[in-house]
Amino acid sequence: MKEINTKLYFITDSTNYNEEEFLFRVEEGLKGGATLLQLREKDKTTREYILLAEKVHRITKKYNVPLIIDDRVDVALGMDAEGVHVGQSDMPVSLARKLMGDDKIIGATTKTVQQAKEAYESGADYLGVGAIYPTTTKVKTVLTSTDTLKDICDSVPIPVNAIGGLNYENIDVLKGIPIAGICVVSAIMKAENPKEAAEGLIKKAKELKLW
Ligand code: TZP
Ligand code: MG
Repeated sequence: MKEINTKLYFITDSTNYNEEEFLFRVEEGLKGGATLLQLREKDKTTREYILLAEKVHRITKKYNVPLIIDDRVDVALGMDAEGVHVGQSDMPVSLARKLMGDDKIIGATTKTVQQAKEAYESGADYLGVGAIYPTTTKVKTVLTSTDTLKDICDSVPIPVNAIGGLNYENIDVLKGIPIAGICVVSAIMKAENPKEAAEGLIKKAKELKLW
């Protein structure tokens, strides 16, 4: 199993930010202690996605944080990101693994124990499970109960992260569930101060002994 630190998994959303502001916010989140970064772009052309990924990669390398590309195995491979994240409508984990090789990180979104076991057996290195709370981020998702989250954690040996609407005020709902970390978009991306927001989440998670 790979050693991946998914404790504070920062997922980006460039909506409403110019590139300079976007890259600044990404870097501030990393300065604040994000341990893993996912570039998540839904409306960019392939060319735009690659160009932005290369810029983000220069930043993540400075902080020694792996860069995961959402959805696009071709983009991840092309610009040599550390990994890719696939959902249930994206390329199957087994095929992503075949294309990316054993060394790259592959993450998968799962909402049931069956999906989780299948993703693990197909070669996923970590799982994202949610949405735990309603989210303002553009995504097709349904809510996942904390009971299901716990069942998924108990059913696979790889890191499982909670995702969806999580923030400083509500992550206490995860207390006692053996998650490896949390995934957040808005809580860092849209924060007044992304660095302090990341620091605050880490401090709160430690207080709550979330991991
Ligand atoms: N998958 C399930 S919820 C979600 C994704 C990508 C979005 C999470 O964003 P936020 O802003 O942290 O609620
Ligand atoms: Mg996807």
